[in-house]
Order: sequence, then C-alpha cells, then structure tokens
Amino acid sequence: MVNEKVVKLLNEQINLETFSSYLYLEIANYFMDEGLDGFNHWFNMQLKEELIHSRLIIDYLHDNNVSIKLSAIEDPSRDYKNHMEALEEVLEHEQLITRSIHNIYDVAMQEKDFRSMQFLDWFIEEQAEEEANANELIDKYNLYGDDKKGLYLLNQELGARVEPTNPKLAAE
Ligand code: OFO
Repeated sequence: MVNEKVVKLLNEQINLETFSSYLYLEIANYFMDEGLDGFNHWFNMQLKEELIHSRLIIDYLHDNNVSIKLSAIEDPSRDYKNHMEALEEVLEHEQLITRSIHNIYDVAMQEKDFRSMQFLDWFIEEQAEEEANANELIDKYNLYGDDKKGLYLLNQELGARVEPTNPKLAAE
C-alpha cells in the first residue's frame, strides 16, 4: 500500500515530468529556429525521456491500485536571448526536479512507505545523471560555442544522441 501523502506528491511529480517534456520541446524548437538541428535532436530525445519518467510513475501507481490525478501543465513558452540562457534553464530545471524527488523520498521515509522509497531509488540516481548531462552541455558550449567550427562539431555530436528506452521494459 502506498502512503496517501506520497500518492499526492507522485501525482504532482507526473505533472512536473510532463512539464519537463513540454519545456524541452520549447527548447528543441528554439534551437531549430537557431539552425542547430543537432541541439534540436538532443532535446527531442530528452523530451521523450521525460515522458518515460512520467510513465514510470503512472505505472507504479497503477500497479499499486492508485488512481491517477492529472492536472494542467504550466505554459513552457520562453523567449531566450541566447543559447546559454536556454542551457542554464535546463540545469536549473533539473535541480528543481531533483529537489522534488528528494522531497518525495523524505516524505516516504517519514511515513515508512518502504515500497515507494525503493521505487524512488531509480529516480535519485537518474537525477544525478540529468544534472551531469545539463552541466556537460554548459561546459561544452562554454568550450566550443563561441567558435563557428566548434559549434558545428558540437551540433553534430548532439545530433547523434540515441533514442531513450524505458528502463522497466528494458529489464523485462
Ligand atoms: Fe525527469 O528528469 Fe529531467 O526533468
């Protein structure tokens, strides 16, 4: 049985993960407008990953006989002044998601909801990776972004990102 407070927070997390996907669609579109199709591709892969995160929580709640409560998704439209502004938002956003996951874990621990704690272990690890990816994007842009040839090569590198897979399906 999943604790009620944890259920409420997990429902909110479904909204946040789905918003992440929508935000990354906005960023993907921004980079396409900038002529950077590799960056566009990278964010299109990232938005698919966010939908997987959302799906994992939905499946967990379904598996535990809990009804899902969907809610309105925040407007993701932005007006970035430069590439770095978009990349910095990614890092800030992932830090927010990390805090949210940690908070749910904390509540699960207080409520002795051991099943949810175990479920959230994967997300805690995943958030470390998400922040590392965002930091890496910023570092690489700082190194190569101001140089046209460097930006061209970085765009190519990001364009090679592979399609994400649902870890639950991959494990089966
Ligand atoms: Fe779902 O990890 Fe990014 O937001």
